[in-house]
Amino acid sequence: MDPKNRTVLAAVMDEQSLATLEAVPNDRLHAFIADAVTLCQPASVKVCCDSADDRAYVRRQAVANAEEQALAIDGHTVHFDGFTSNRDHDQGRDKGATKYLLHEGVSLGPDVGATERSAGLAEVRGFLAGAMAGKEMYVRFFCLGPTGSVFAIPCVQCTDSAYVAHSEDLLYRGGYEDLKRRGTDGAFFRFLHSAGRLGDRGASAEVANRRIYIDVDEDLVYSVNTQYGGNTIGLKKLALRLAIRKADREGWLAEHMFVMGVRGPAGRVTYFTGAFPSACGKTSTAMLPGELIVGDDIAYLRAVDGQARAVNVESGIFGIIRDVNPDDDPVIYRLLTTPGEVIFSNVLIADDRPYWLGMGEAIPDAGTNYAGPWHKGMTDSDGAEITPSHKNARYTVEIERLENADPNLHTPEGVLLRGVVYGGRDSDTWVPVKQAFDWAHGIITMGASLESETTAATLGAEGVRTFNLMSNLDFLAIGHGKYIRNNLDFAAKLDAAPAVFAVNYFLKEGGNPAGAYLNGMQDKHVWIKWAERRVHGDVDVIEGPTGLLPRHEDLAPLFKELLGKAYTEADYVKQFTIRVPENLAKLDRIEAVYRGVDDTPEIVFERLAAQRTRLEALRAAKGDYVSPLDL
Ligand code: SPV
Ligand code: MN
Repeated sequence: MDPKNRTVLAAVMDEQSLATLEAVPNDRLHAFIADAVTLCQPASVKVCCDSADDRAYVRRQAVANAEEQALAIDGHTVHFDGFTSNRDHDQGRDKGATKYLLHEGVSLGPDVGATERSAGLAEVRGFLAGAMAGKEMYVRFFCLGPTGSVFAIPCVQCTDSAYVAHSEDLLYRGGYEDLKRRGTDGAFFRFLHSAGRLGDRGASAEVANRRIYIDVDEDLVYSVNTQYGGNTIGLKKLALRLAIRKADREGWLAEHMFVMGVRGPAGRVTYFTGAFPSACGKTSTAMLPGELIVGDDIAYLRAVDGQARAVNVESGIFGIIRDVNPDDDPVIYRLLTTPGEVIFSNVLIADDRPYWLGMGEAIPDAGTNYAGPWHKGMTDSDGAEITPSHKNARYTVEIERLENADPNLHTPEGVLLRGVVYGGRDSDTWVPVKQAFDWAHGIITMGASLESETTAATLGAEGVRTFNLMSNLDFLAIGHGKYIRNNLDFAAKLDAAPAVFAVNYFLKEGGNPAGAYLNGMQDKHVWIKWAERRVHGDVDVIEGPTGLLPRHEDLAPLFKELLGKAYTEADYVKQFTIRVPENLAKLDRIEAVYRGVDDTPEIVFERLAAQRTRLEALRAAKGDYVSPLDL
């Protein structure tokens, strides 16, 4: 180790930590940690390897320093992120404060926040200066994707939050041994986080100075004055932004997607990925009872020997805990109510038990939640209701503990991908499920045309219809056009492209956003099972103007078998009616988006125009609202 770095590090760490660090023969690593120490001034530094002891140490520290509190069930803890009012809190991803550090004159396109690199560095490093005074800094090593695989990306996290370090233990595969093996060579992603000054309840006190700045030159992300996982857990959305660029350079895809195995007849398992904006049913789809979950949030896709292979970047779940009850999400409900490691965040606690919205039992009238001591009817300084648990409250668990964890979770080659699903929160336009005519049609009219009503997963107003390119827009670190081009080109490397589907779990009566949902929560299981059958050509379709539609006669037996429900033709017609004016209005919006993007591939406009022509022809022949039985 460089003697200068050694001097800095020896002053704040014991011999064991120093030896752990020194055993990784990588000067860039040592320099990064030394810089973090010099900048943030922690009182001490603990360097963790992959050992059970080091993991237990971090878990203990999270409770000892009151970032987490132990709950009644063994292994369960709760963590609270900051909350002043419904307008001012640290309960979701802060898109506004998340910026790429770019050189003068460089832009990543519309909707992608950026700031000039040197000014941004000075700003965020200014907030980090001395931010760990009196605190311990944890150095953690993890691996994105299965270790020892072509997908793997080593990562190093420095944080003064034991909660963040603990969460990462549940969410990622240990990467210390892997990095040690790689020795002097090889790139790795780096993350430096400080929760900043803490208030009475141990929450970040200066959220107005929250910053998440991404230095793409250095594969390094800074995060400060925040604790919410999506802003702080380096390997999650911070790494996704770096991975999208790496994938662009190397010819693969980094996506905001679940990975799951869907069971077909005679023991067949067919793997799907699915891209949905946050809080739109992605996790609950990946966890459907009886199916196999590989991952619920982030996937890497590579073409290997003509096959599309997919891995879960993570090995745990940071899932929304709302409407998780024995009927709607039985698999996760069981895990959340049995002993074993679970971190709950921003739920209601009463008598050391967690309570959340839609849990299927009565919620106590008083307790402690993200706002402090809470009682029923409590309002914030603006008079707005403080819900017992936050709408974006979360749980953190390891996937392996789920009863339907896929045995291929850690397979280095990943799983063979046969289908891709795109879904958004859409009251009035898309049918519940449809299949694209081909890969390009799916990428362009489904993935690249995705819109969704905003949710509590990000700060700001809810329920606003927003364009969200492949549900990856928040993390997009290259231009829209290039990103779409990479997705289109992916199929050219394959012997056979996966089938592409679009789903909509949120269609409402009459398309009225205030109306009732046209589908039950479990109906998604039927759509996914139907898609599995389609991949293998087991069922036929009806050709519509925006894609291939299921037939009632194929859906009804699936409803019966999976949900014990009679699925009437009247329900089918209501749900699968082609809503021509809404689809045309959507095309107007999407075309306008791409007219504002310099590098939109021409094929995007061509395929959108062809969709318009089909819709207009249908309207001329059959009117505005056309039953699938009339197609
Ligand atoms: C999401 O919001 O998409 C999540 C949670 O998966 S996080 O990105 O970590 O906030
Ligand atoms: Mn996500």
